[in-house]
Amino acid sequence: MTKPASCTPHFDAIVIGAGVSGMYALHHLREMGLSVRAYDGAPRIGGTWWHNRYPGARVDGPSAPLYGYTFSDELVKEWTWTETQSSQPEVLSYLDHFADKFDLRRDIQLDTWVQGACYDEATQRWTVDLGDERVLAEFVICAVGALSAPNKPPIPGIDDFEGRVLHTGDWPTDPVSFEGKRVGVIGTGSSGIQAIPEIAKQAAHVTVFQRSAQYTVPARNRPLVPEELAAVRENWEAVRTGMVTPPPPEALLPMMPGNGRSAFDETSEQRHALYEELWTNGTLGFVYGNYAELLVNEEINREVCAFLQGKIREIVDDPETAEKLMPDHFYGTKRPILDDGYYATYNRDNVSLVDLRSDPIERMTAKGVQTSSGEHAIDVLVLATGFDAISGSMLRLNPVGRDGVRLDERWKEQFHNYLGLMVSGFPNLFMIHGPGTPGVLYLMPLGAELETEWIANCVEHMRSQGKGAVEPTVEAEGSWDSEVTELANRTLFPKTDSWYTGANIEGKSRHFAVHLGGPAYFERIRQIADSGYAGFVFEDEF
Ligand code: N01
Repeated sequence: MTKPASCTPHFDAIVIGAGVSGMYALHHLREMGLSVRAYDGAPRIGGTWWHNRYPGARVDGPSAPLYGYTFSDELVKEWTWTETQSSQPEVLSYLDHFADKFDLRRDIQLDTWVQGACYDEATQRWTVDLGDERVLAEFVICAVGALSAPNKPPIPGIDDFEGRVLHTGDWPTDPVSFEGKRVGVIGTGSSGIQAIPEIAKQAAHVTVFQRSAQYTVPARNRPLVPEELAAVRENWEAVRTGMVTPPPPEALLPMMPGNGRSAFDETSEQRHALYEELWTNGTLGFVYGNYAELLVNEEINREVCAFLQGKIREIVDDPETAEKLMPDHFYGTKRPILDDGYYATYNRDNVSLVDLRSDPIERMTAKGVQTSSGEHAIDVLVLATGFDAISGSMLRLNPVGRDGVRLDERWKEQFHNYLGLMVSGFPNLFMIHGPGTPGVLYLMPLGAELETEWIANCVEHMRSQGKGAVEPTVEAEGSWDSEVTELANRTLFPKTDSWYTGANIEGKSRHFAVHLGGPAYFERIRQIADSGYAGFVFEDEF
C-alpha cells in the first residue's frame, strides 16, 4: 500500500479507545499484519472499567464465561474469576492481564484525548487530531464506548455548591471516603442502585433524589466454586457455541428467547410460582428465564410489574417510602438492574428518599440541594445520572467525512448508519457497539470480537481487491434504520422513555438505537459480507 509522502506518523489503522472493544480491535488487526495504534484519553487501559470505579460497581451478567473475551481458549482457561459477578477491580485486573498477555501496551498511547478526525478524499486517508500531534490512517476504528459520554445535567447553581460533585461514570482517581459525610445521590439507574447501598454503609446520611423509580432484582452474587469454572473450561466449545447461536426463527424476540414456555399455556398460579423462583434465584435470569412474552406482551409484563411491586412493599418498612419506590414503566424496557440490598437500604435510619416528581430540584445552593419542599444539606453530590448513550461518544468525537460534512450534521434527525458499523459519507470509519448494533443488549466483549472480525474481513477484502475506500449507500442506511425500528416496534421497548431511545438527554432525537437481533444480527452481517457486501460502495485505491 502506498503511503502518503509526509513526515506525519502514519498507520494502517487507528483505534480510538482502549477499553474492552478497542483493545480487542488492536489485537485482532495487528495479528492480521496491519500497523495499528490505539489512543485513549485515560491514564490507564480499561475504558468503562477504568472510569466507573464508584463503590459497588460490578458486572451484572455472570462473569464466567459471559463477560470476557472468547477468542482465546488459553485466556479462558488461565483466568480465574472469583465471583459470579465480578467486581470492577477484578475486571480491570482481567483487562490488564489481557493487555500484558497479548503485549498490547506497546501500541497503546494513553493520556491522549482524540480531539477530532477528518477524512481526505484525495488521499483516502483520515487525519486524526491528538491535540499536539496529528496522525494519518487508512482506517479508523471507533471503539469509543456505548456508555462513556457522561450525562451531567445542568442543575442551576451547581457551581455555587461548596462541596464535591462526583459522577459515577467519571469517578476521580484519588480515593473517595464518605465516612461521616452527608451525601446526595441523583439517579437511580444501574449505577445509582449499585452505589447507594455501599455509600449508605459509610456515610453519615444519604439523600437519594429519585426522578424515576426502578425495578431491581437481587444480584445474588457469590464466590464462584472451582467446579463451576472447571465445567465452563471443559465444555468451552459448546458454551461458546451457545453464546453465538440464534434462537429459532419463530422466537418472539431473537435477543431473548425466554424459557421456551408460553405464559398463556400456564395458570396464574404457575406463573407466580415461576416469578417467585426467578426472584429467589436472582441474577439476570429473572429476564432470560422468564416467559418469551415478557418484553412483547403488555398483560404479562404488567403481571411481572405487579409481582415486583409486591416485593418492594414487602421489603420496605415505611409504606410512604415504598410507594415512592413504585416504578411505572414496563419491566425490562429500561435496562434490567440487579442489586445487593437496594430496597432494604431505605429501612436504614441514615437514608432518605426525595421523589423529584412531586418535589423537584430548584437549584443547588452553597450547602446542598434546594427542592420545592426545602434545602437538603449535603457535603458531597454523586451524580449517577448516566450517559448520552450509544451515539453520544461518537458525536463527542464528531468526525468530519466527505465534503467536510460533520457527523452531528448527518445525525441531526437520526443516527443513520448501516449494520451499526459504518455511516455513509464517512469512508473507512468503523464503529464498534455503535447505534444500530445489538451492543448494549448482547454480550459486549463477544459482540466487540464479532464486530471487529467483520471489520477485519472487510479490510482484507479491500486489500485483495485493490480498493482504497468503502462506505455504505444512503439507501442501505435507510433500510437498516427501518429494520432496527421494525424489530423494536415488535416489543414494549419503545413505549418507555429510556437511554435506549435517547429520552434521557434533553433535545436528543428519539429513536430506539439498538438492533434487537441478538446473535442473529451477527449471522446477518456475515451473510452480507459473504454475498459481496450488498449496500456498500467500494472505491479503487488511488
Ligand atoms: O444510568 P441510567 P446508569 N435529574 O441512565 C436519572 C450500564 N451499567 O449509569 O430514569 C434527576 O440508567 C435518571 O432518571 P430517569 C447499564 O447498561 C452497567 O445508572 O431518566 N435525575 C436515572 O434514574 C446501565 O443501564 C452496570 O428519569 C436524573 C439515572 O439518573 C447503563 O450503564 C452498572 C437526571 C440514570 O440512570 C447506565 O446506567 C452500571 C436529572 N437531570 C451501569 N438525569 C453493570 O452492572 C438523569 N437522571 C454492568
